[in-house]
Amino acid sequence: MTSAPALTDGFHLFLDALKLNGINTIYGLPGIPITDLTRMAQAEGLRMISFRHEANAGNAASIAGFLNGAKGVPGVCLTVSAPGFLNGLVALANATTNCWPMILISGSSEREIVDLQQGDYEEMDQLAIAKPLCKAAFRVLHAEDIGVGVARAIRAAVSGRPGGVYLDLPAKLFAQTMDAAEGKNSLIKVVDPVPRQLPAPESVQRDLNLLKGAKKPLIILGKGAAYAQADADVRALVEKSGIPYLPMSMAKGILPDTHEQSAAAARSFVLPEADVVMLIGARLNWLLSHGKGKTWGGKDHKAWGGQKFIQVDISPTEMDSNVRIDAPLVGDIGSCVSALLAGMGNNWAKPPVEWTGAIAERKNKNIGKMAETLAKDPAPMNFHSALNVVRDIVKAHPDAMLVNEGANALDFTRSIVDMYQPRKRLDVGTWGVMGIGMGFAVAAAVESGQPVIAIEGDSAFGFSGMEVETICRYNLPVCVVIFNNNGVYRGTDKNLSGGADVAPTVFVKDSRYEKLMEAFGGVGVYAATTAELRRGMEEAIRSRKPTLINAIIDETAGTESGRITSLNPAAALKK
Ligand code: FYN
Ligand code: ADP
Repeated sequence: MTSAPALTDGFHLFLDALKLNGINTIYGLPGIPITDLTRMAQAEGLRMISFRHEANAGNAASIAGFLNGAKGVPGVCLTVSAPGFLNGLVALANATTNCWPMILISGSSEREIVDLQQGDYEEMDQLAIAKPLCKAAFRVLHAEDIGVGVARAIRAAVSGRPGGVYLDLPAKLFAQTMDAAEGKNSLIKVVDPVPRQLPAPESVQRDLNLLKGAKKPLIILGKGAAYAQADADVRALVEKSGIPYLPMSMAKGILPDTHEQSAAAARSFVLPEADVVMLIGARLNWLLSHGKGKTWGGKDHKAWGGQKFIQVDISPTEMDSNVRIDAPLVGDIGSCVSALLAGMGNNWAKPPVEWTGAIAERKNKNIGKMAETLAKDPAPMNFHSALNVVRDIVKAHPDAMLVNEGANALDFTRSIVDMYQPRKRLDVGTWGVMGIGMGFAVAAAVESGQPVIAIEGDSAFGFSGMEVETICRYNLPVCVVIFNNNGVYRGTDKNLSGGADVAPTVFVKDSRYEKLMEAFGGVGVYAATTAELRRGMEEAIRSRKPTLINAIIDETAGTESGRITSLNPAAALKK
């Protein structure tokens, strides 16, 4: 008697395909049709992190992609169909905008019914909807194609300019069976998922020639440089060239912010003054005022300031997107930077001291002014005094991950809290999106194993606050600090109609956010003084217990939209 051949099914083929490619963690939320998949994932040894809302699972996956993408591992988010898929889609679009590799995998309803629009449970043509919002989108209909589907999704996410990928898995796929040996054979371990892309030697030479002639050179490091994990070479390039550098927000820490070549504290001086600017993994988008206008010394808001630009980027079509790029260097940052280093030789002349000296003077003045402000300890706390505590704690724990969102809470943290290591600062990114906080905090803890400090505006926290339960459930070493000033931007706005409702930007006064964490067994701290805040944070880091500190900030302290007030349209008519 011959025994029946061993079978496998869609569920297991899919999980085996992930594991084969080094994907060991799934961020998601169970429900029809993927509930069993989440159980089996756990059974098969994957880490299944279940959230309370798909938006937060999606954000977690996207930042996992930022942290691991250069090693060929994208972040993975798993959701149910239609509404769950749509909830995850904001994060997928955000990941794509930020150039982070993430795969959103959603279960979907019966194709026959969806395509004839006959009204299935959670009916939606998810593939069509995802397509314009991500880098690539695929659907797998047959178990034997799962290997190819997962391989294509991984390659699309992590190769070239990284981005978001959608993978549609209809419910019927999971129960399909096939011969186990054939199934195993159908899986693909992706070879060289992040192939090096070497720059052309003549482009390297063009860059070096331009850089050599510069009197006032400047390097701008963007989050692409952090993403690439070419930390030692990027640092060597900055140090060997002697060129001052500006880190974009998530590039802080590639070199320690205390580095003598950092020009961060002289930002508004160096941008208009520089004559040659080398962008490494940074785009000339709104965060850099599109490379023109008054920020760059142009005479009006659209005028070119006269700088020459070198741009190092993996995407050739990024060049000239806003202003002329005189010396494009297309390739992966690791390869480009090492080619530049090799081409510089051993006698590279440092920039003129008139330039570096002028920056140092400006920078030291600003740092001195900042030190005076930080030394004050007013009651109630303001952003500066509270962040002075955070600054000390991060300095003492440079391994800790820092998550940051808000308006004022974001902008002040960026300029006050120095970072010492690469990829430790995770924030609102290219869109300036609110709601990333708890999703990022969960993934930062899971992926790094390090303590996480999340500095949250009280408004920003609200978008993902329920995930404090997730933080407690997985017992993650996350310390959430809410900068509570009673509202969006601040807590003092008035209802312009004089009616009984509070103004649209105002929250319940004196909210006790710390009790949210206590509700799930974590530690809640009410901190009205810097001493209480310091004690709370130190204890959170020491104990590694989920902690939420409600830091009471002067409700008059914030400004509208933080440092991007100018983006608010002003009324032309005064009523
Ligand atoms: C920076 N600065 C410092 C230091 N670091 N002073 C002293 N010490 C230190 N260490 C100075 C710096 O020179 C600037 O002053 C100022 O602090 C701010 O620096 P920053 O943050 O680098 O520069 P700026 O102008 O805010 O940068 C523009 C930006 C940034 C667009 C890149 O604002 C940004 O990333 N914004 C994101 C905003 C966002 O997404 N918000 C969420 C939505 S909120 P000066 O040189 O004097 O200018 C919805 O409402
Ligand atoms: P920031 O907001 O910090 O200025 P951006 O997100 O605007 O940074 O820019 C990141 C850039 O880095 C993108 O243009 C992207 O194509 C590029 N990039 C990402 N990863 C790599 C890589 N490994 N090599 C080269 N360029 C990269």
